[in-house]
Amino acid sequence: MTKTLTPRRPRGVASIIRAASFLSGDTMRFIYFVGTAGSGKSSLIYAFQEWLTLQGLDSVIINLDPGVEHMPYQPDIDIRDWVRVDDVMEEYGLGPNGAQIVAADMMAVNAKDLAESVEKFRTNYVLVDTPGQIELFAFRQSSQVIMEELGREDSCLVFLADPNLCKTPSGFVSSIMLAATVHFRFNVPFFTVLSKSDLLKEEDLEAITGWSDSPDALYDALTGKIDSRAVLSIELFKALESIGAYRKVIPASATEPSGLEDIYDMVQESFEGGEDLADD
Ligand SMILES: Nc1nc2c(ncn2[C@@H]2O[C@H](COP(=O)(O)OP(=O)(O)O)[C@@H](O)[C@H]2O)c(=O)[nH]1
Ligand SMILES: [Mg+2]
Repeated sequence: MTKTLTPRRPRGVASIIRAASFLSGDTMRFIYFVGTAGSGKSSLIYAFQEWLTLQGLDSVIINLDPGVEHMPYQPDIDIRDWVRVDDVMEEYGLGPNGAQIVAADMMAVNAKDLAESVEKFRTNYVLVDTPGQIELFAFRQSSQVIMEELGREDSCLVFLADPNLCKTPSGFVSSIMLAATVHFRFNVPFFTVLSKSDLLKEEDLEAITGWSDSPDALYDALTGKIDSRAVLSIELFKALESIGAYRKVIPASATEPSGLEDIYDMVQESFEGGEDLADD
């Protein structure tokens, strides 16, 4: 199941042109996109790469989903070159759920090869697409091994909050809790993106960004209706606020596209302590 590897596909012309913008001595930054199944990780990565390219910034994409069948982009590095869920099902006689877990764990074995493949690229940003199901990335040890191998100190995490879940105050709190759990697991700079924001009605988008901008607004929304769930939400919200997990969400859409510059600014700020596009 394991093998040593060179990237399966040669890089395209566009990618080579993008690489021209890479300055020797620059650090590679790893941006992990994490979120529940269907939250829009792969689509946002693709839109973000397109946006980076328009700014003259080079990037490569790593696919870390061993079970994915369709992706909107062509990954530069693909975990499926080492581990595939289909192969694991066949080889170990497992069903799809068991095979996904085994495949996720097997990724750790290939972490060194993966890192060597990445080192062959001279690039500014490495966009890391994670498995569809968030638990396979957030709660398995292999993702820690991979992040360590690629370079934890140059990594940040973009958490995609599902717009449907965020529409109600208690759903918003649930989403922040999930984000906080993922942050707690990885302990690297962390941002929350409200993905597929084009699907939200204007008033829903305003309400959600209002809750994320102001704890008072969220508190008011939660106290509007007092039942046992609201009381629990308020207590959880207070805890999230006091540990610093409560923070601004960035609305973004891969289809519009929108919010990509905001994501870049946040990421850049965490890496550099400031924005660099303003200097161009
Ligand atoms: N309207 C809208 N749909 C989106 C957006 N991003 C992704 N989708 C759709 O949501 C579904 C899941 O997206 P995908 O990127 O595969 O999610 P992933 O499982 O988190 O990688 C697909 O049908 C996408 O076309 C977006 O920004 N707006
Ligand atoms: Mg995906």
